Amino acid sequence: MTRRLLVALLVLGAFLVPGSPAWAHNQLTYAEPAADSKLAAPPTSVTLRFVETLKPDFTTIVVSGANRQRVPSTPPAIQGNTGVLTLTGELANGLYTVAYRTVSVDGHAVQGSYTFVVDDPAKPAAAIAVAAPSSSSKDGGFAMIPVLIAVSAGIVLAAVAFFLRMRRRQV
Ligand SMILES: [Cu+2]
Repeated sequence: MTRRLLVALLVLGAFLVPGSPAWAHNQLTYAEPAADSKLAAPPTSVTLRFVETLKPDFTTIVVSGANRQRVPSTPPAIQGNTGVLTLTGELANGLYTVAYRTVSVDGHAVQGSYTFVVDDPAKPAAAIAVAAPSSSSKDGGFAMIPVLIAVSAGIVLAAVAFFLRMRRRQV
């Protein structure tokens, strides 16, 4: 391996290693009600805070009940990296899911959901058995990684072939 080839591969490698800014995706950092929490009184709003500033046109926050019925609310009020959903109806006892979808600075969609339980002792117990709370998040950017790895491998192979041919010609 010539020194020139080695340098070329190192330079290529530096470009191909995932850098943080372009790869960092928007992410939920704070939620009220918190994920998997059990509330003794129904919440009147849902607040979600993210790492990056939210684009109002591309941000959705929806709360739905155990029957998958959407809880009446205002559209999310977006301020900086925080979205606040005001719930306009009172929540009965039961399991609720908060689902969100927004975009990262690089345009990739980020979505996730989590659940919380309302269990007000002064109110009738939930009609539907409360399932074990769970939370999940899905990152649209992950689908891109295999493609990027394949493209990167192709570029490296092409570079190696190119330098080997150049070297052969010089001899
Ligand atoms: Cu991305």
